[in-house]
Amino acid sequence: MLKDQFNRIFGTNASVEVVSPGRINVIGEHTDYNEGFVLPAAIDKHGHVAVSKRNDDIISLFAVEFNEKFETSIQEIRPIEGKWTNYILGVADQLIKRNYKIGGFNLIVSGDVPVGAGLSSSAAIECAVCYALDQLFELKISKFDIAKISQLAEHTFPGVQCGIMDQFASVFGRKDHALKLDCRSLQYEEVPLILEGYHIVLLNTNVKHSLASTAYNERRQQCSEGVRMIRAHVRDVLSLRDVTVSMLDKFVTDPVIYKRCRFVVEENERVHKAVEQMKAGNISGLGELMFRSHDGLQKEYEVSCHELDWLVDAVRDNPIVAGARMMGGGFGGCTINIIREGKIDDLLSILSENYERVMGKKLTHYLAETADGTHRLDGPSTLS
Ligand code: GAF
Repeated sequence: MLKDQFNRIFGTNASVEVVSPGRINVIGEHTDYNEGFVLPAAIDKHGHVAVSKRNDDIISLFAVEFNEKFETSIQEIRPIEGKWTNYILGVADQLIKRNYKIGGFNLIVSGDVPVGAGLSSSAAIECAVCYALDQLFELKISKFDIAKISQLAEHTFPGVQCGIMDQFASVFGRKDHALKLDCRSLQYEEVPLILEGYHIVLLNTNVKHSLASTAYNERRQQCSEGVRMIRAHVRDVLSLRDVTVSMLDKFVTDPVIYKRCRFVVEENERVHKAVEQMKAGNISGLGELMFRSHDGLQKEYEVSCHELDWLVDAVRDNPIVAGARMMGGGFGGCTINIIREGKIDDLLSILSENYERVMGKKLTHYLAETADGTHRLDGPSTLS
């Protein structure tokens, strides 16, 4: 269907059609840019693009959800604050800077990853664009580089200094699995995400994380500052990945920097423990770690918000909920909840009613189904 729309808009056939998924993150928040560990999984909501070559230097874009066309030339690519084009042109710009040979192209973009919900709609689009252009111009980019180019596109055009988690999960995701990713080495393990008798339910606060990018970049700086304080004494510490609580106790004197860093050090430990619990089939053990992750994000890292805290507190002592926490960058978006099958609808109707009454906003929910990573819809996927 996207191909039909493509045809109507550009008057020609699309040559390549690609989807790339959004993601959830079981645990391991704000650890990726500290070279730590994360545990995301790709979900069955996707960024979707179709492309064709042109005979000139024009990049012609159409966004289905905005019903808007945008044109520029390859020589004039630039970021435009707050505009959807950044997620596409940022990728094209990275390809050109890395000397990949691309010419003008037509591209249509769509997607069903809810925007601002902390499910990485931006990474899904970036990775879909990157792989579509790879296929269109036969660039032979590796999976790792698709993730890295897409991450750099996010840094340079939308201007969020994100880690690698979202793009990595989008490209490498595998159905029924979470990825335990070491964000330093980029080695990863596929961990079966089979929660016998439970479902992963996402509750969307419908608070858009508008403050997130500034606060996000500020958190990154605070972590770097903590590393700098420790490195003055322990030279082989390169990132918070290498830091222990006793190093923090000795060398980090600033109380705000201390609590930011302590959260990250403890969150890394929780990722290892969570994987152990998943492998042992101990869902309540996993859930307990998720609640602790939320507490740290709320009180130490301070990236939560009233609505997220309210949602986590509303299920905390409910025996059918194994665990819950805010997910993603923070300041809005979704909580991730592990809820026992059979009673989910009852719980959701009570929560929705109360949330709407207290917050004056709608609560939306999604049952998260895992999915495979970036792939072509219209031919052989050659991504390796
Ligand atoms: C956002 C970023 F894009 C990720 O890299 C990650 O840091 C996450 O926030 C927090 O864990 O999704």
